[in-house]
Amino acid sequence: MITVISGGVGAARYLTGQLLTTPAREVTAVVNVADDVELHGLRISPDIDTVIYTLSGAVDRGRGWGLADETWHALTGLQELGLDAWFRLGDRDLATHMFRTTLLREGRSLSEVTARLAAARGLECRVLPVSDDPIETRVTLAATRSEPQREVGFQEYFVRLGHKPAVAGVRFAGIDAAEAAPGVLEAINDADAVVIAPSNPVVSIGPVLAVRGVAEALAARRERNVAVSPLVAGATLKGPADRMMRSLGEAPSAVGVARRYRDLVAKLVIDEADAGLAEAVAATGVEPVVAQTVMSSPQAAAALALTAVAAL
Ligand code: FO1
Repeated sequence: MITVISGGVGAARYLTGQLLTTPAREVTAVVNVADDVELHGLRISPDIDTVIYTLSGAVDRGRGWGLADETWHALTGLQELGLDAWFRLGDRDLATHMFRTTLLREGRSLSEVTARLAAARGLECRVLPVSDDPIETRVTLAATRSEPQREVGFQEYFVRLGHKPAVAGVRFAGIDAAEAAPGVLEAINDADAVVIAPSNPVVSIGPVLAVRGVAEALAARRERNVAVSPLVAGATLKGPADRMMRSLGEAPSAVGVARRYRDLVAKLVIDEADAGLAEAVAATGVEPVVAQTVMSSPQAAAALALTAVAAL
């Protein structure tokens, strides 16, 4: 049994590889929900949808999120009504959000809705939201010459502002009241291996680890946990993890990732390009495993999954 702590695009690619090497029924993804956003009256869970769309082969591969062969008529309609529709929701993707929102309003939990969405797309692995309770990443943007420091929602920072502004801080609103969703702590406790996927350590993995009981459950079985560094040669392939870590005073490298996860994992898979950092990673108390981590194809992701799990 393998449990993967998961954000969006990077984790979904890693999971594709895991499913090429492990029977689907033995794989559980525990997915971040703090990127979730309500727009146009609909509840959107980008990381859950990215995982489900990717694993079912429906994702738009170029973007890494949303559905392939989308049309955008509803979005155009909203813009024609004068709305600043900055978050791009495709027509078929909207059906997912309408389905989720309707069931949540009927009193179903996010876990139940997620299981139905995954089953509808033929997935046999388990996709669990880390929590059924609302958690919202809030990003404090550093003051600029023209604007004082201010706080925005994650998607406003990430999409509307193109994750360009400097970040002064991050918090997870609702985290104190959030409980792990049914099955999450069991999926961690009972796994033969837990893999922390190569997702943003601050805003994708951070909220998952902050849910009560999750970090404790991981720490209690540290020797059977491995992480994959999302940072290669001091940068992320996509997204702002490197800049975020730097502005929060952390090393934007595999060493910074090792420091974040040192109490939770015994091993960290780092890229061949970072072989020179192996000693500094080892000095944090986490054993480095040097491998090819760039998932340029499903086969490369499968090789990475094999390496990660075999490291334990
Ligand atoms: N990312 C963008 O960069 N621009 C978008 O307009 C956008 C829309 C979107 C709609 C549905 C969805 O599930 C994901 C979407 N994403 C978009 C991706 C998303 O913002 C990020 O991948 C994650 O939240 C970061 O993990």
